[in-house]
Amino acid sequence: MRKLILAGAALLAAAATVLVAAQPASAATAAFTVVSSWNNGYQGQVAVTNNTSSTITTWRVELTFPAGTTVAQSWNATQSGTVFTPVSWNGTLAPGASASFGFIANGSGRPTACTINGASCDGSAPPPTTPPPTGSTPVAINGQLRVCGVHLCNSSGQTIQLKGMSTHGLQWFADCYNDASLDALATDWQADLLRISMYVQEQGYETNPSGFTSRVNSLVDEAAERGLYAIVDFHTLTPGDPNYNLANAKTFFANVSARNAAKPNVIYEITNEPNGVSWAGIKSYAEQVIPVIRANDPDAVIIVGTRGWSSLGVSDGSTSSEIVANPVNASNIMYAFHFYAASHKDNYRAEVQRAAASLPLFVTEFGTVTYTGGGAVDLASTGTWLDLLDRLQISYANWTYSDADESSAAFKPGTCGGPTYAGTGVLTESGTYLRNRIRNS
Ligand code: IDC
Repeated sequence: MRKLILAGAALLAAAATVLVAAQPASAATAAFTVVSSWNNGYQGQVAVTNNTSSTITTWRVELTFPAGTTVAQSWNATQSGTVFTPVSWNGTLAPGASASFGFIANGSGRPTACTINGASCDGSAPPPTTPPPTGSTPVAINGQLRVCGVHLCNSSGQTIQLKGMSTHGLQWFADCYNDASLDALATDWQADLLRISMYVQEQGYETNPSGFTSRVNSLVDEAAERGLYAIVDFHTLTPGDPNYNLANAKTFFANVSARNAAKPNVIYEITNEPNGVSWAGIKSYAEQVIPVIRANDPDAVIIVGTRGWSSLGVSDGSTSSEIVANPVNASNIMYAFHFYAASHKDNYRAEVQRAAASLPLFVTEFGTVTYTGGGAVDLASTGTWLDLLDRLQISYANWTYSDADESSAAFKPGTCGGPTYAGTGVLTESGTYLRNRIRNS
C-alpha cells in the first residue's frame, strides 16, 4: 500500500514539473502599476510584454475591479468597458518587446483580477474554469436542480431543501465576500446556498453594469468552487415596479446566463421585492425576462418575486390566489416569499402554508428582526417560521451574511475588516442562531 502511494506521488511530481517548465515560453504577461493616486481615484499603467519566442500581432487585457471603481478614461489602448486591446501602433510585439497603456480610475479599488489573452497576467496557467465539484458538497451531491411539483428536486428527483445566507448589497459590503468568509459559509456553517444580492438602484448595477456583472460572476465562481448553490438576485426594491428595470434586467440576465449556462449551481431570481405594482405587471415582466435566460440556460431554476415585497400579496391586502389563478407562463419556476420574523407572523404563516399546496415557493430572503432590517431579534417567531419551512421543505436564505451595523447582520460590525469568519466569536445574536440552525440540519 505504502509503495503504491509513493509511486503515485512521484508521478504527480514529474507531471507538475513539466507543467511549470512549459508555461513561460507560451505566455504574454501584463504588469499593473499605480502611477499616482488621489482621494478616490488613481492613474494606473499596464505594461504588456511578449515573453513568447515569436512575434505576436495583438493582445487583449481584461481587468476586474471591485464594485465602486470604474475606468474613466484610457490612452494607448482601445477600451471597451474593462477590456483593453491595442491601438494601431502597439499590437505587434517582437519576442521580448513591451507596450504599455494607461488609465484613470474613478474609485480607489485596484484590479482584483487580470487576464491577458484569456490567461493570467502573470504568465501562470490560465485561470481555472470552475472544475466540476467532487465529493460531498451540496452541488456535488445534488447537481442540477429542477422544480418537481411544488418542491425543489435534485438531479435524481429527490426533494431537497437548501439553506443558506444572502449577501448584503454588493455595492456596500464587497469586503465581506472573500475566500475566508465563503470558506466559513461552506465548511463552518455547512450552508448549501449563497444568495448574491445585486441592488439595481442605490448605487448598484445601474451605475456600473459591467462592473457589477463581473462581480456577480466571480461570486458565482466562488460559490461553485465550494460546491454551494448561488442565487443571482436582481435586487430591485425602489422603485418597486420591476418593469422600470426591464431593459437592465434583460441585459444583465443575458450576460450572466450566457456565461454561467454550463454551471449546475446557478439559480436566477429575476426581481427581489416588487411593490406598488399589480400581479399582472409582475407576470408581464417575468414573461419577458425568463425567455432571455432560457435562451442560454434552458434548465436553470428561475424564481419570480411576488406582490407586496414578495409577500405573496399579503402585505398589499391580497393573497396567493391571484398567482394560482394566473400563474407565470413558464416551466421550472418558483415564487419568492420573504418574511421578517418580528413583523410577519401568524397570518403570513397561514398564507404560506396554504400557498405551498399549489405553488413552488422559495424563501429567498428573511430576517430574524423587523422589516427595517433592525430592531430586536425575535427568535421565537424565527423558530416557528423555520420549523414551518422545514416541514414544507421550503428552501431559505437569511438576510444578511455581512457585518452591517444592524441586528439582521450575522457578523459583528468590523468583522469584514479582519481575517476571521468561522466560529461564533464574530457572530451577532442573529448570526449565532442561524449558524446553529443551518449546521445542525
Ligand atoms: C435593507 C438593508 C439596509 C439598507 C436598505 C437599503 O438591511 O441596510 O439600508 O436595505 O434599501 C428587504 C429588502 C432589503 C432590505 C431589508 C431590510 O429586500 O433590501 O435591506 N428588507 O430592510 N425587504 C424587507 C426587508
